[in-house]
This record gives sequence, structure tokens and C-alpha cells, in this order.
Amino acid sequence: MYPADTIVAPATASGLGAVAIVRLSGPRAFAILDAIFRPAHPGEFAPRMMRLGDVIDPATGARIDRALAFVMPQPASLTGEDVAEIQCHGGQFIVRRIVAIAVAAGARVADPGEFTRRAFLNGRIDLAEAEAVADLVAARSDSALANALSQLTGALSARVAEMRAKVIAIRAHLEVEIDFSDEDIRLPSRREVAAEIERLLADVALLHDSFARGLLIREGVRATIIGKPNAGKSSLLNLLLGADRAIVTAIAGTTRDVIEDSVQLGPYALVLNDTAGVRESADDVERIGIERTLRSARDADLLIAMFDSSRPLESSDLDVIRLASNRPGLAILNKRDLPAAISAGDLRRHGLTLPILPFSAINVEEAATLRAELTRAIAALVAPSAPTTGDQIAISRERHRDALAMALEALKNAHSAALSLMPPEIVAVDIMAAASALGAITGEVSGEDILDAIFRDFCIGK
Ligand SMILES: Nc1nc2c(ncn2[C@@H]2O[C@H](COP(=O)(O)OP(=O)(O)OP(=O)(O)O)[C@@H](O)[C@H]2O)c(=O)[nH]1
Ligand SMILES: [Mg+2]
Repeated sequence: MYPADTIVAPATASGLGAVAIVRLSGPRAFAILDAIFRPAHPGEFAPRMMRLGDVIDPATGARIDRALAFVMPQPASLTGEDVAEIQCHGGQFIVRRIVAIAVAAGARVADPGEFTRRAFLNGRIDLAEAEAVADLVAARSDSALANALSQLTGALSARVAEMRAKVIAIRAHLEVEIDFSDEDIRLPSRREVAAEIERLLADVALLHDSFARGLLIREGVRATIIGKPNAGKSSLLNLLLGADRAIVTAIAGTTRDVIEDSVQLGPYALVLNDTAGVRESADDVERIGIERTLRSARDADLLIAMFDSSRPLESSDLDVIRLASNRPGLAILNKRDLPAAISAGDLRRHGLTLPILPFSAINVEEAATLRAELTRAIAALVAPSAPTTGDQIAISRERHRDALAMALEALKNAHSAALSLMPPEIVAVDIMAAASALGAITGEVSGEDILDAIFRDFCIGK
């Protein structure tokens, strides 16, 4: 266990704000609050009831701020310990002073993530829920928020617990076989056990495979705009951002470097990269730019391939078609306001497989169509691969993916052991390995090192 001392930290971000919160947790939280907070009105603190008063420095009696304070007694508190919070005015000097007098009164400044870690150690939340706290705070889109929130409120934990319960049930069947194999009772046949394991394998695999889309939801989808010089890539970026982010000129080769910015599309965060036009170039700067284009295109989750409909196809267009082959994305047949030199059919004939949107990047009114098409492309990428009956939760942490991979491995071993009529004890070993791999996700089994790694990513005060 951790040392039962009392910790203090600002719970709000540094910077100026109307209000800041200083939080105390531990056995001396209430005693320290009593020492540094003088209520304006007589009476006692009742749980979760705000009181007005003055924060004072007990050493000098000096008033530091007029503030509100409340207490949450253990065990039904944030951390499972006695918790006190002071809502003071949101100046950094005030916050630092209050933390300093709390320390002088016996508290210790909390380590990053220490409040959440204590909540975990006291059984207030499990490990997957604790991790979701960090994801929720870091969320940059509605989809990331929804996924983190459902994990925070236990959806992932419930799914994992359900799978673990099935593993334990299989283990119980094996126990029967171990204990009663000499007696004349009906035992579940090995085929039945193998079939049970198979169903479970499918469940675990589904959750394991949700990692790819969970990561896209959490981090945002990365899209790279590629096309020959002058196709209208930077115009498209600016249109999507609703701002003059990239330089647009009639000179081919205007953009030299990768320009990155983010935009919200429906519930998703899209990270857009505008790039240097793809072509053979003798210019050193442009060549380096084009190398960056290729790198960005390779790393992108989604490609936006742009073609200029007012000019005949060139070898650089064919390069773009090649870059886009077998990749998710959208093709834009731009400049449809000008007389057409090529059609969507021409692009198809040269092997383009992406959906094609005839477009004009200089027409603001077409932006809505583009947004809708891109949102559809992202949704296709982020949607669950198999239709699920339950919630559509997606894991987004490598730790969870690795634990599920271990569970899969163990279940596969158990499956083949069951079918090859190995002794039940041998099957049971693999089954229990699957159970503990699943348990690691919610923290049924976890070492200090794992906890250190998880809570290191938190900021102080969380
Ligand atoms: N008529 C018309 N002109 C367009 C359209 N889209 C872009 N342009 C013009 O085409 C020229 C090139 O546009 P950019 O957005 O700079 O093209 P780019 O692909 O970024 O070009 P590079 O950075 O050089 O690779 C500019 O003069 C734009 O105003 C369009 O839909 N219709
Ligand atoms: Mg450009």
C-alpha cells in the first residue's frame, strides 16, 4: 500500500481563471482544512456542503483569500479517503500560497495522478476507469469524449468482467472433469468445452481488434491531401478550415512544406496535412518538399487525392492514383467550374478506386458537401468491423490491446489442448492464464511498475 499521508495539489490548470480548486486527500485532510480555513459563519462542516470563509496562514494569521470549502468524508469520496476542497480565486499566486500553507500544516504535494491512483488503490475505480479519466481530459472530439466517458463509467470494465466470468465458468467445467473423472456422472464433453472457448475467442478478438479504430477516435484521423501542383490542395485546406491557413497562388509549386491543422467533422477530429504538389522537380527545396509529401501520405489514415479537371491527365496524376491505390480516402475532381479536360471515367480507367467527388474549391457553398463526404469516409474507417449487438466500445490503449492479445493466445492454446484431449489440468492452466490477462485490464492483478507507468501520464492534481 501507499504511505497514508495527506496530499495536496491544485486540481485546476495553471493560468488565470475565475476560480481555482485546491484539493486535499488523506487522514489529516480535515485537520489541515481546519487549520487554514476560517468559516465566515459558526457551525460544522457537513459532507459535501459548501461553506464560505477565509483562507488564512496559521503562522501569521494573515488572510490569503475569501473562498468556498467543502469536505467529502471517506469512504464515499473521490479517493476513498477524507477529501477537502477549497475553491479560491483563480490566480496562480493565490493557489501557490494555499498549497504552501497546506504543506506547512502537514500535507505533502501530490505526485502526478496520485489522487486517481489512491482512488484505484481504495477500490473506488478500477484501472481501466482510471485510464479513462486521462483519456476524457485529453479528448478533442465528441467521439473521443463519448468513448472515454463510456469507459470511465465502466462499459469496458463490464465487458471485460463478462468475458472473464465466462473464462471462469469454463474453468469450473474443467474442475468437474478433474474431480469426478472416475465417477459415473455426465461430464461436459470436450467438444462442448472447445465450442465454449471458441465463442469466447470471437468476443475477445472483437474487442482486441477495436484498437485500430479506438486509436483513431482518441487521436483523431490523419488525412493527407495529395495531388499535382496547382490542383487546388491548399484551397481545399483553407476551405475546410474556414481560414487562409496556406498560401494559394496560380504558381505551380507554391506549397513547399507540409502544413498541418485540425478541424472537427461531425463527431470526429480530423488532422489535415496539406502538401507540396507531386511532380518531378529539379529544385532542391521542392524535391525535399515532395519527399515530405510522400512520407505524410504513407503515414496518413486517409488520403484526399486531388485532380484538376481543367487539365489533361499527366504522369504526376498517375503517380497520385498509384499512391492512393488500396488506401481509404476520397478523390476530389477539382475546378469543375472550368471547362472539363478530364472526367471521373478517365480517372477510373487509370485505376483510381476511391470515391470521386466533382468539386470546386473556390466555391464556399460546396464546403458542406465536402464535409459530409469526408465525415462518411471517416465513419467508414472508425465504424466497428462487425455489427455488434451491444455497445460499440473501442479500446484505445496499448496496454489493453496487449492484455487482450495475451488472453487470445492463452484461449487458442486452451482450445487446441481441449480438442487434443489433453488432461483437464493442462487446459485449465491456459484458461487461468486467459483469466489473469483479462484481469490485468481492470487491475485485478497489477504490479507497482504497471501503476507507475499508468499514473506517470497524469498531471498533478488528477
Ligand atoms: N477555377 C478554379 N480555380 C481553382 C479551384 N481551386 C483552386 N483554384 C485555383 O488554382 C490555383 C492553385 O490553387 P492552390 O490551392 O494553391 O493549389 P495547390 O494544389 O495547393 O498547388 P501547389 O501548392 O502549388 O501544389 C489558385 O489560383 C487557386 O485559386 C477551383 O475549384 N476552380
Ligand atoms: Mg499548395
